[in-house]
Amino acid sequence: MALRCGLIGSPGCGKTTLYNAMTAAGAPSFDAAELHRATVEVPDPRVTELVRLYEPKKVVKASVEIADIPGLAAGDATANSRASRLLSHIKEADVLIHVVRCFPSAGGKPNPIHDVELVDLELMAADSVTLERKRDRIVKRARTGDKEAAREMEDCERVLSRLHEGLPARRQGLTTRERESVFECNLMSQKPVLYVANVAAPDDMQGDIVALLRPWAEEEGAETVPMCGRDEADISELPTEERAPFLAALGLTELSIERLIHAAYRELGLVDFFTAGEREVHVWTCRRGDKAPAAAGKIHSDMERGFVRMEVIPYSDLVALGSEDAVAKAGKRRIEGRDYEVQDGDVVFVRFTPPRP
Ligand SMILES: Nc1nc2c(ncn2[C@@H]2O[C@H](COP(=O)(O)OP(=O)(O)O)[C@@H](O)[C@H]2O)c(=O)[nH]1
Ligand SMILES: [Mg+2]
Repeated sequence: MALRCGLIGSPGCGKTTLYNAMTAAGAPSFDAAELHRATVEVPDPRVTELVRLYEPKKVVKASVEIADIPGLAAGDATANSRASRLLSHIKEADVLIHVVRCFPSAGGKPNPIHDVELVDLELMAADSVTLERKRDRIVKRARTGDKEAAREMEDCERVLSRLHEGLPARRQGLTTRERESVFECNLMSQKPVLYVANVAAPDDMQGDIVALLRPWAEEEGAETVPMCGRDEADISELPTEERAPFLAALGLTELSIERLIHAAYRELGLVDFFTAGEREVHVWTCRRGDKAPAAAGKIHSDMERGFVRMEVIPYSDLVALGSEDAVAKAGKRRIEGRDYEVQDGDVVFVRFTPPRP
């Protein structure tokens, strides 16, 4: 299933503009109330190269779903049904892309940390409600000697009190046990976040506003990706072959969607690997550290069950040598077993015993 990215941020920070740049969907940026959603292919120059080598009949790239979740107004988390619908979209996301206004606007001088904290307050208010509900559900059991319930209750209380101190769950350094206790709550302030510092001009990417946001994001181990959202949205409206000089003016070779997705992959610990042949070039996604059988299982469950071995060509060797045969001759086609951890860019061939009919 496609990785689900949710764009969040204070009203007017540039979410819809960025959404347009990423999806070329042309959602009107003034329509602040609507949720937009699109699935887009992840651009990957390695796929282009594999297609050149194999000339396959079919190509399946990685895709991500991008949801533009309209700005939450202060107090939304506890208010009405529209707000709760918006929050449910945040709950569905695998990773939140928090767009932060780093350009001056009618809303005044940029104040990135303040803006981010306001959005976090809304997430935390909603999380508090969720945790309180869970607490109310288990309190009876906890008081009548159910040890498990008592433990969960304690954990929920602790997470809750830190939320009340203004610490989003992702910044609380949760213990494994606390994580387990709040797992079913799917807390929004616990989701991995990637920050987009939305600046007015390329020079501002290294400017003092971004320099405020970056260390703040680092405190929670998150990346900050500086970007000129509006310029990129404009460029995304051009035919692909006319984009290069405008991208170059921003110091880029590609629209930022690729950069963003890669940052999201790092945040979530994901890697892409490939199967390639004349029939099909296919991009697959697994978790960093997944062993060969688990990765094979992304392709087909039979491949995991009947896993025998994985033959691996690193993408860089394949491209450097120009063909599978050349790689084999150079002795660079590796045979890996069940303990092999699949690496980003591996081109794999899974040998497996098919199930008996
Ligand atoms: N200067 C500047 N303005 C931007 C940028 N991105 C968005 N804007 C403007 O900010 C306003 C709000 O943008 P929009 O994408 O609708 O924000 P949203 O409310 O977060 O969806 C619009 O007038 C945009 O043209 C940017 O990178 N630089
Ligand atoms: Mg919008």
